[in-house]
Amino acid sequence: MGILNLTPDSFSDGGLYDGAPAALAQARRLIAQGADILDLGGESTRPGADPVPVEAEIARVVPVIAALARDGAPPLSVDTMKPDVARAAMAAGATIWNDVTALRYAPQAPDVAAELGCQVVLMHMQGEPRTMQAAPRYDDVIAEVCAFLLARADAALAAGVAREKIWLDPGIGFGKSLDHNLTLLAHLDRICALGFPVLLGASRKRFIAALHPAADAPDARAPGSIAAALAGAEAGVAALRIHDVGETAQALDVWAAIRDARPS
Ligand code: HH2
Repeated sequence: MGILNLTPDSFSDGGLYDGAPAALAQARRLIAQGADILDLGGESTRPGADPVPVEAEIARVVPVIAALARDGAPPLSVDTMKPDVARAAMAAGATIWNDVTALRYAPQAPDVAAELGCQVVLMHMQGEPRTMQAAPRYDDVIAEVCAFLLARADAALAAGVAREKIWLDPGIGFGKSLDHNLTLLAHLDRICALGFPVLLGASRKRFIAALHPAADAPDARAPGSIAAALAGAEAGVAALRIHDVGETAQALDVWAAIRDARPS
C-alpha cells in the first residue's frame, strides 16, 4: 500500500503533493514501482497536527481519487476518521476506508462503514493524535492492542460490516513508546492470529530514528522502514503501508525468493 499524503503538514511528505497534477504524478510513480493499493490522506495524524475541516479534507482527496479511479488505478484507500469524507471518497471511486480511530471518531461511523459496503482498516491508537505521545502506558501492550482490535471488529460486525471487509492494524507510533513499538513488531504473529488480514504501517516513523539517530530526517528512514516491513512479512501481515514502494518491493521479492527456497 503506497502512501499519498495530500496534506501540507504530514510528517514525512507534507506539502510535496499539494494539487492534483503533482499528486497524480506521484500516484503513477507509486503504481509503477509496484504499489497494489494507494492510500490517500487529506489530514495529518502526526502528534500535534492541526485538525482539518471536513470540506477542506474532501477538497484535497476527492478530485485525486476521482482522477485515479477514471485512470483505472489499483484499489484506492482513503485515510480519514470522518464518515463524511469516507462517504465522498467512496462515491469518487475509493473502496477502502482506512481509519486510525477504528470507527470511533463519530457515533455513526460503524453504520456508515456498513452502509458504504467498503473494506475498513481498524487501527489501534491510545489517546488522540494531539497528545498520544505524551505518556503512553500499557500493562501488556500486545494483549491490550489485541483486545482493542477485537472489540472494534465486533463493533463493526454488529453494525453490519461484513467479516471479510475488516482489516486490523496495530498502529505503530500511535500512543506508543519505542519499547511498545518494538514489542508489537516482535509479536505481529499474535495480531495476525486474530483471524483478520493485518495492515502494518511502520514506514519512516520516528522509532527508526530512535534506533538509528543518523536517520533523523524522515526521508532518510527507508532502510529502517524496510527492516520493519520484512518483520511484518515474516509474521504474515497482509499489507504494508509504505512511502518507499520501489525499494520495499525489491526487498520483499528477495525475501520471498529466499523463503520459497527453504526446504518445506
Ligand atoms: N500511519 C499514519 C497515517 N495513517 N493508517 C494506518 N492504518 N496505519 C498507520 O500506521 C498509519 C495510518 C502516519 O503516517 P503518514 O500518513 O505518513 O503521516 P501523517 O499522519 O503525518 O500524514
